[in-house]
Amino acid sequence: MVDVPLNFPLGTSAATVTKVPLVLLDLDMEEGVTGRAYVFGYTPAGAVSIARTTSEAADLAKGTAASPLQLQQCLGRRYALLGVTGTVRMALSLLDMAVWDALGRAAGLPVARLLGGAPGTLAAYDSRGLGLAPPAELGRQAERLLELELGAIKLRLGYPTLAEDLVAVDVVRSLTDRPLMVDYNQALSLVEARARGRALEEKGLLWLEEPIRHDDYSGAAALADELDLPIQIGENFNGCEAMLQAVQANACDLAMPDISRIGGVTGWLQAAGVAAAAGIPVSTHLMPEMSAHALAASATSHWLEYVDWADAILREPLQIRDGRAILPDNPGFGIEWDEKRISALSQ
Ligand code: SMN
Ligand code: MG
Repeated sequence: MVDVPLNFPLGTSAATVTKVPLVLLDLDMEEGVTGRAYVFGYTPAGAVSIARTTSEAADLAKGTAASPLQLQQCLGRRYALLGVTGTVRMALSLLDMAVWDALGRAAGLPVARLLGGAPGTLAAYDSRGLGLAPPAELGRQAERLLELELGAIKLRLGYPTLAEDLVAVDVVRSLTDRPLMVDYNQALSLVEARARGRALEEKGLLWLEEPIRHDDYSGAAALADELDLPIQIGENFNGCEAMLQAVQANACDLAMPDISRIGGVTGWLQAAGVAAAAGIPVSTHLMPEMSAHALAASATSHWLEYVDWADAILREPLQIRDGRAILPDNPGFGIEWDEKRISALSQ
């Protein structure tokens, strides 16, 4: 576990994030290959819980074949009584990703290629900063962010009033023509979301993310029906079953499963199949280094959410060029730990 300080602290309507607890996994295979992956643990205790469950699950999997699908099924059954949700789901997702990384390394192929995707670049948006802040500070944050030219930028909303939300959008708009998306992190009631969503429609945004409680699919369906502004949800989908329920409820125009809550690469593929059948564009949530490979193998690939959180612990951070993320051509996910930085951060 490492606690990584953020270059761009992030004020959301739910919490202010200044450092991020990451759980890093090295999964040693008997053949000598090591699979690597990491997840964001949200809180220090969340990270401890993920790490302990990951170790336990890896012990349970010891001696079995490196088949992500079989592991998903066996471990899913093994943890069914505790509940495959929250940190348990994140631990199993982490293990799944490390197995995919090991398979890629063993085959000498990037995970995206193993999954049927092509190497290349992905549309990426900047999610490093632009949290809730007074207008002047928001303007300063935006100026710093704009130095890295990504294809779009996400702004967190959920100020006490609609007027303040609109000012925040205008501040960023005055500094750039790049497309913007906004994220409420579940802050609003349905009534408030209707009012704010209508007012935001004039701003020409790419999407309105998680305006209301994440699991209120009937509320989200009402908003998706009433607003022209596309509704984006998905970072809290617990497995591909939640993705299907949201689609069946017409709860979203766009979906952004989180690779660590949807069930790793394996769960992502299952959710991406639902999205492909429903014709819903899919974007990723955080952890761009692993998510990029899954997105490259998705039929309805939309946007990669770019954050630089893991740059502090990686020897070769994810590269951005001409506003797009470059999928590394190295075997696996293409990530190697910077062990020196990791031991400095672990102290
Ligand atoms: C988000 C989630 C968790 C931590 C920071 C920010 C946000 C996003 O919902 O979509 O990036
Ligand atoms: Mg979000």
